[in-house]
Amino acid sequence: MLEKIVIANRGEIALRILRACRELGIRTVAVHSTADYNLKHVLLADESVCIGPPPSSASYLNMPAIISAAEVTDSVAIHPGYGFLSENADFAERVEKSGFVFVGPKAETIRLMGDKVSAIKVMKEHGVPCVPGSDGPLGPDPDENLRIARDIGYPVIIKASGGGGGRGMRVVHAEAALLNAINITQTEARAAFGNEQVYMEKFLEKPRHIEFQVLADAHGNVVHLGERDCSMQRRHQKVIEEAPAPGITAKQRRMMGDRVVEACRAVGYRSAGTLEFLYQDGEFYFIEMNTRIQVEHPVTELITGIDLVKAQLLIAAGERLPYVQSDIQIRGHAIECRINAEDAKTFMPSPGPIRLWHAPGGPGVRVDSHIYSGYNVPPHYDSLIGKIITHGETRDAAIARMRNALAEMVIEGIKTNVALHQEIFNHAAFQKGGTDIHYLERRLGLR
Ligand code: MV4
Repeated sequence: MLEKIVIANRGEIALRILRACRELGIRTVAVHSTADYNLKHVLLADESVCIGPPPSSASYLNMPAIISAAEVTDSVAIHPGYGFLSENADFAERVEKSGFVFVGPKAETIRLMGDKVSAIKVMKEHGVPCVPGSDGPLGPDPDENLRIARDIGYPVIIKASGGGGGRGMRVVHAEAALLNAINITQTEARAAFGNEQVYMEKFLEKPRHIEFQVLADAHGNVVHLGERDCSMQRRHQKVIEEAPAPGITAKQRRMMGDRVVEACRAVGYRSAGTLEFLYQDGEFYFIEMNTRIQVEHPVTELITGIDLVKAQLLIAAGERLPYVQSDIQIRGHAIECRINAEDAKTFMPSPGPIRLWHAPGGPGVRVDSHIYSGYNVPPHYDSLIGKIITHGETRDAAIARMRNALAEMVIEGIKTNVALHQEIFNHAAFQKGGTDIHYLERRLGLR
């Protein structure tokens, strides 16, 4: 087993990784900025190393400082969590070249999936359904690009190959706007990603965001753990996630699952990964792959009973998956609410001191949070302060448990989005399930 690892992250995911390490007998090194001395996982870790001042660029994104921390503590591996350096292929490469294990896929796989054009190409080649589109990057010939769009049919969407997660995209509703939109997206992509390559897809107007979780070991064994529905979002920030996705049948899951597993095997995928799809009119369309553990991984853990972070660590240690696909059963339904330190109406961040915190509890209630009474939420980072995840035999049971959990939790001192969650749980459309990616923004516009 890995003897000692560096947790190269902060907040709830750093604590989640620390807990997994403790269960596996792995010693932990917390690396943190000067703003984060009092983070719960820093206080609990076997060792801690300060890696820089509060701005992420000088601390959690500081590759030499993180690798040096691994060196001075005699660690053997680095877990990047999500965000920060988790999908940075150059970091993964430098970690491995320095003699440490990167808890994640190979650097070349991260690079392949980070380039959306190459990710789509390889998925399509291995039988994963993709959005009708340009089949590769757009070239310089305007007439050719007009022809591609006409063949696809308007509206189309222009996306930067170096983008993803909602960055670097532009919807085009009519031919007159196409060439200008391509130019602008290219210019923005060059500035933002250092890569001006763009591609075109049919723009789907009312899709749901459904993603498949995979786990792969270093020996070619791959399983999928079913799907999550992450359609409840605002400005590309997910608000509520659930698993399984409402209305997806066991047969659809099996068919899509087989395809994602086969594609991951073909590319030599390793570790936990997520394939994102748009789902509309009964069809799945692959859009991108995330090569990290995701914020919403707990809903999958609750319906499968598999600890994804422990699995990542065991895979990084070279172990084989201890199960095959037929061992994986989906049981019940799980829902996650992301709790943010922000105003529930204006969405403005609300850092500051937590005067009082009472976590919810009871059967089927899980709390992944690093906050404690007296903790100060620093202003320098993402406003996620925790996640409430509930599980029940049915979706309605998971909803009932979440309503209880939201009602009994107490966070005093800062503003949170708990009231927004309570509002959404009162919506008939949410209770029914299967709302599209634009639902929340539409409803917020109306209230
Ligand atoms: C799309 C789309 C419609 N049609 N692609 C946004 C985030 C990035 N992962 C891909 N995104 C989209 N791609 C086609 N061909 C609509 C979106 C989209 C979206 C997707 C998932 C979750 C939230 C979203 C919000 C706005 C737009």
